[in-house]
Amino acid sequence: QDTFEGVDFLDLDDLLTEEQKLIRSSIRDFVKKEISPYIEDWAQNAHFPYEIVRKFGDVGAFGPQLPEEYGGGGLDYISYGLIMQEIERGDSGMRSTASVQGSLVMYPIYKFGSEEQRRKYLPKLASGEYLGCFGLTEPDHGSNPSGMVTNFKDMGDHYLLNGAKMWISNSPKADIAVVWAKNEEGRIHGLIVERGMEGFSTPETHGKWSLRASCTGELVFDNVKVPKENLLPGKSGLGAPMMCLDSARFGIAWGAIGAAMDCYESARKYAAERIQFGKPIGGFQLTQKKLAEMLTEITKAQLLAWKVGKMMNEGTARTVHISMAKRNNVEMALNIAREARQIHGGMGITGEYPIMRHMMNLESVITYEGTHDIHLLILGHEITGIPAFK
Ligand code: TGC
Ligand code: FAD
Repeated sequence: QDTFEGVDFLDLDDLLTEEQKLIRSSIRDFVKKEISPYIEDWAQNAHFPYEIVRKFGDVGAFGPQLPEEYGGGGLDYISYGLIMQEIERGDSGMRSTASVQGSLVMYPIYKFGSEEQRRKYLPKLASGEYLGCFGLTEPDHGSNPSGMVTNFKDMGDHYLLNGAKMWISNSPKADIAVVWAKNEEGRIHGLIVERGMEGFSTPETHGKWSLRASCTGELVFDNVKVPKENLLPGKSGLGAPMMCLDSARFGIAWGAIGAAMDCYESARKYAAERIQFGKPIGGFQLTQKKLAEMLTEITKAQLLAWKVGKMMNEGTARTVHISMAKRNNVEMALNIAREARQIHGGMGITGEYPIMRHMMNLESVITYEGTHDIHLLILGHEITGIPAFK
């Protein structure tokens, strides 16, 4: 029995298989039980609930799109998207933990790793025994990762890694980091760096007003000796991390719908209950306009995500399609969070309702995995053939 209580104005469930609906229900139930009752406290207290890592492993939230042979779920991309949607209905920071692990740590090890690396790391990452993080962004190279300065030298029997990464989700608690660094020829490679390696530290970033239940930090490499077998041999160049980002950005396009649904549902209920001037505020035209537009935008976003998901399954989705979905759906969710905040009046700023937390979270989501404007430029490049990045 599907217990989903989501927003489905156009009966888009019609587009989903029974298996996809079942997966959505099980994650929905998990989020209701393990995240929603506690998330406000975690966020208010800037607490990352480390025990959620094992629980995500148990429920199959890590690498659901990867083969079962390596601990993945063997599921299709629409199922993966639905899992991200349900988790982000709970909280974007929780979805960050899951999408980094699945798309940015497990995916590159699966796609570019040696068989030995796959067997060594993937089952532990899938079960939540290990937590991973992905180091691409640097203090001076965010939107422009190809300018990175983190580098490694071949020392004969090992590599020597130096540099620093910034704004890294999961880093303070991660057991391993997939780190992107340049070799002596300036070519980008992925390296697996393990906690405990001498010269490797992960200072936490404090004072965030956004994604407060997710832990974020730096990765600092001070002459870290990395064994040669920790280099990902399958692909080099910026294209390698970009392929990981395609998978994670796709998950965010779905995740944002979850946050938007939660805000819409809360606003719809509040509008029915809150009485001003002798009637529910939902009876005023201006409130109805807000709710009608929210429902329309969620429905359009659902169609966009579903179609890109179908293309992912068929192997025809390109970065530009994913950029359009990520960009549109995150902006949609942020606009809905802001409008929902208005509908809740003063109550909208409190932790009694999920709105303000979603709104602040989405300010990160619209920036990470390629900023809103970078995705616009990716689309602009596609339309005109002229790159406007530099
Ligand atoms: P450009 O010249 O376009 O490309 C360089 C090389 O990369 C190849 N490439 C791709 N290959 C496969 N898939 C893709 N999606 C690819 N995109 C690019 C490209 O073909 C080329 O290959 P080659 O062989 O010709 O050298 O690169 P550019 O330097 O001009 O940069 C383009 C730009 C700006 C679009 C790109 O750098 C970009 O997307 N910047 C945004 C950076 C970003 O998204 N960072 C995300 C960091 S991770 C993160 O935020 C995680 S948060 C997770 C969470 O908590 O949930
Ligand atoms: P900048 O690149 O300095 O951009 C600043 C502004 O300039 C933006 O508005 C941008 O759109 C604009 N801009 C930049 N270049 C151009 C241009 N060519 N044309 C027009 N406008 C431009 N990174 C990781 O590697 N791993 C992670 O796990 C990770 N997690 C994160 C978690 C959080 C909470 C946050 C906030 C970030 C995370 N990031 C992570 C980093 C994230 O990907 C970067 O913040 C993002 O790519 C933007 O880089 P920047 O912050 O350096 O901004």
